[in-house]
Amino acid sequence: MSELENKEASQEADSGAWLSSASRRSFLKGVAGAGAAISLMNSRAWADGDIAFWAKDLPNDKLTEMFTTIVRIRWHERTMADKMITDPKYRGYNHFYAGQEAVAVGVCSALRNKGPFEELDLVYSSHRPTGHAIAKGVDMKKMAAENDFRSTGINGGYAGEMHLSDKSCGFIGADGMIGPGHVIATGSAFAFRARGSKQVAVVFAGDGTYATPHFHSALNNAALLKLPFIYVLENNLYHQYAHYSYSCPMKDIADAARTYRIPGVVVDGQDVFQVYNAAKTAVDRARAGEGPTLIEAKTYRYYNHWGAPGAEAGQLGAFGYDPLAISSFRPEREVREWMVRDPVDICRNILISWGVLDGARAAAIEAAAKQEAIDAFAWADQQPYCKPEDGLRHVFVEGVVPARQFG
Ligand SMILES: Cc1ncc(C[n+]2csc(CCOP(=O)(O)OP(=O)(O)O)c2C)c(N)n1
Ligand SMILES: [Mg+2]
Repeated sequence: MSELENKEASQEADSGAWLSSASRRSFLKGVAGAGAAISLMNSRAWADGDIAFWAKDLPNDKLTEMFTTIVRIRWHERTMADKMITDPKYRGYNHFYAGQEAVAVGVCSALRNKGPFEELDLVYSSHRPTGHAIAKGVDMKKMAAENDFRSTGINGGYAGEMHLSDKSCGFIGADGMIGPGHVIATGSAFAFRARGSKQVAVVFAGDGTYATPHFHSALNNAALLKLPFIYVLENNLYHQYAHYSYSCPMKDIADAARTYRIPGVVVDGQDVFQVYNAAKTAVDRARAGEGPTLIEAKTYRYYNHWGAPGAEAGQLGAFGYDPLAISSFRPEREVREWMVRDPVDICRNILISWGVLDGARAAAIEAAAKQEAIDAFAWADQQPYCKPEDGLRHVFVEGVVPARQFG
């Protein structure tokens, strides 16, 4: 079977899986059939060379760094989940990203993450920010302290998970509100264009955002103004406890890009190199002044929507019942099926097949990542908490503010 036939066969299989999920809403079946046809067209676009295979040309140290970042995120998530389960004194919380690591790493590897602020590409993240933050360059120790509201955390312990930000690497931040950040990100992209800088604004969002006005407003304005903007939609099938077929009439949300006459690309979000290829193409297009791109990464989260219900210490993922959900919202078999196509394994296997890593080196990188996460949480545990009396600091400007004139 050729690469193209392989892709088409697997896309057909995927379409079948989607149809069976959608059977709970039978009226969507006809739409799903159209979705499957569109999906095949997408695979042809790949074969036509719409997406160059950039990743193959990356130097070995960059490829190794991508694997390292994937396992650093993975062990951050696993260590934190274990801590939430085993340490009753721990106050931190998280929307876990494990399972989706290849999306954050594939995208951020195509961005400028170091240098003066005026040259950095900016990432606007979501309520599920830890993977995006690590991939963009946020310090893991300071983030662990922040998540537990320690005063030496990256935002002084005021932000926690939901308002985490780090200007030094262009991580503009997590956002607990679903939607508004997309529109603010297009505002940054507009500023880049107005200033003539070559920066790019990226927003990470979930499948749940399709049904918000912000998704459409951001893409419409970015398309009309040809802004250097990339919308990375991580389709992990569920928003909280509802399958995305309940709020979106299409199999591929990327098809929405057609409405705005911009590229809409579907990628395998478990394969970091596919994600990188799509991101690099989108970044080049944005820097060249050609406008925005919508990238839909098909992916899956291994833990439940929030926290670690259903998870067991030392075990990756959550299989149990989530008491916050009205009913068990996803079958255990589905979780296990997705875990077979694990982003860590896929990245490691590709790099071994390209001769970039061998098994022993990959294992050593992973052991170091695990140790880094353990050390980060142990350090955070020793840090002082914020004081309640400091609660209003950083909210209002203190003292006299000199008048400023703009323009
Ligand atoms: C404006 C707004 N409405 C509702 C919520 C509650 N909420 C938090 S996460 C979430 C679902 C998000 O799903 P998705 O976009 O698919 O992201 P995922 O959690 O799957 O990463 C909702 C509805 C919110 N945070 N903000
Ligand atoms: Mg989702």
